Amino acid sequence: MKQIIKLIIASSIALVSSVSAAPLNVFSGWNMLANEDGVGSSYGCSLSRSDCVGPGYGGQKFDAEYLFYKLEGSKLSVGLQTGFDVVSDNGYVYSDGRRYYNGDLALSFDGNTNNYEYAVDFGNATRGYNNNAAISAGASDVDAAGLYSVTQWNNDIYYGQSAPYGMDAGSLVLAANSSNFSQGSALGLDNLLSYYSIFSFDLSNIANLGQTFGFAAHWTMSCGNDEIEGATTVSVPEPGPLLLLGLGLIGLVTVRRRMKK
Ligand SMILES: [Ca+2]
Ligand SMILES: [Ca+2]
Ligand SMILES: [Ca+2]
Ligand SMILES: [Ca+2]
Repeated sequence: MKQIIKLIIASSIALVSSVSAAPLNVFSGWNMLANEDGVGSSYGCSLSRSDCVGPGYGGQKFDAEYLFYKLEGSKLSVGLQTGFDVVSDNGYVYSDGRRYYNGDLALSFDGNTNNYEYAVDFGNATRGYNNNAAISAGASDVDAAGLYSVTQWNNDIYYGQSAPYGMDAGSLVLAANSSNFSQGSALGLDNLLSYYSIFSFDLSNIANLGQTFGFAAHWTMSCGNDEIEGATTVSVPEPGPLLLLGLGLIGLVTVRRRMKK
């Protein structure tokens, strides 16, 4: 009996220690596009270190954790959760005597993940790993936060396989404001701090988009120590007969009210 209890306790401890930061409450009810949450030697590192996030290391501060999306009518919301501080207006994480910068959230709508033709810029500084030069659609290392159409990516990162990294050239499609952009941080279930950024936009902002399209998102930081990506197929629902009937009834009521006046 004691043996069994010991076994139960041991397996409980094992379960607890393998629990990593859960999706933050802000993503409750969203679709998970990618789950890359975890720190430790099982996360694909070539180095056998306990702070591996794969392909590099750095622990929770460099852990890309989740990508989410949510579709409401023709409004698409995309969300990133990461242990990397994408919220600070400095836009970098200081570690081992140097600055590591956040990349842009790369988005693809054409089913081809060799090419990410859009980006959500969080409005932080983005710089290259090797040459420390500004990576930006403009002149400085900070672009206004928002959705961009991207013509060129810059992949000056340590782990090249974690590309794409930062928008090098592009044009603003939709600026971020308080109604379409939100950021924050919170402790996950295991008391590790996670940061999130959420951007929402109407799909009419995306050029040449069909009603069903291959959607993908990708994110990394200037070392490329960790990266996250996910892909799915999204279908935008047409207004159904019931919705059309509802709109018709609203129209009738409006007409009747006007006639009464
Ligand atoms: Ca984590
Ligand atoms: Ca990884
Ligand atoms: Ca990760
Ligand atoms: Ca930028």
